[in-house]
Amino acid sequence: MLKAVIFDLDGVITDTAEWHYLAWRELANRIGIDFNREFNEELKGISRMESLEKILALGGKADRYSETEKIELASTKNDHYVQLLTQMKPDAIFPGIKELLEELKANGVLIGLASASKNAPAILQSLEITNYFQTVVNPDEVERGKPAPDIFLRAAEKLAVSPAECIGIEDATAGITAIKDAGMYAVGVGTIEKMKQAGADLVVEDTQELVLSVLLREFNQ
Ligand code: B16
Ligand code: MG
Repeated sequence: MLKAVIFDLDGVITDTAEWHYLAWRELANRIGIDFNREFNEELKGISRMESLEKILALGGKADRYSETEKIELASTKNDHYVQLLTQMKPDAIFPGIKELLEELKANGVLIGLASASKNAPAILQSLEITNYFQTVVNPDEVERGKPAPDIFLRAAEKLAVSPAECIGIEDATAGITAIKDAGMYAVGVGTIEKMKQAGADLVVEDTQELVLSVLLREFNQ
């Protein structure tokens, strides 16, 4: 029986990727690294420090900075990103998501958030949907980031449900791997080929297709 739906944030509930992109690009350019939208795709779903490592490796500068300097670089990017986030309003929520949250609440299905973002609580506040979530896992609570299943398992644990009673919804391939390895039903938001290849059980190309009756029908099959 379906007891909980655990959401990813960026790419499922709203699109923060563009703002991450703008903030990372400014930082990368400042230290002499070219950075484009295509490369930004590779940063989806992975943590802030891992994103920085990938950007430094892209520019051949992986060994150029000390750990303290790397923390400073990541913090500079985050300050810029947080400043961009102040523009976020409730209308930035993806189509159909608010309706799904309402349906889940009305049917007693628990709701959790498993985002790699430390800014997730602030984003939920800006979107005015904090109250729907019974749990928001802080990525610092778990040892390994996605594709490890830790954050989804922690969400299930906090909601006191078993993984087999959960649906996880993700837009990143690392996130789909995390959901499947957690033993949950995986719904992918994105292109069918990419999501199926990652192991998604169900794929929707648009968040508007995320309707409880459809999720229940597929989950119960
Ligand atoms: P922060 P998700 C992820 O969010 C983003 O996709 C990823 O690009 C970002 O690096 C990560 O959050 C960390 O974000 O710097 O705000 O802590 O898709 O897991 O909701
Ligand atoms: Mg995502």
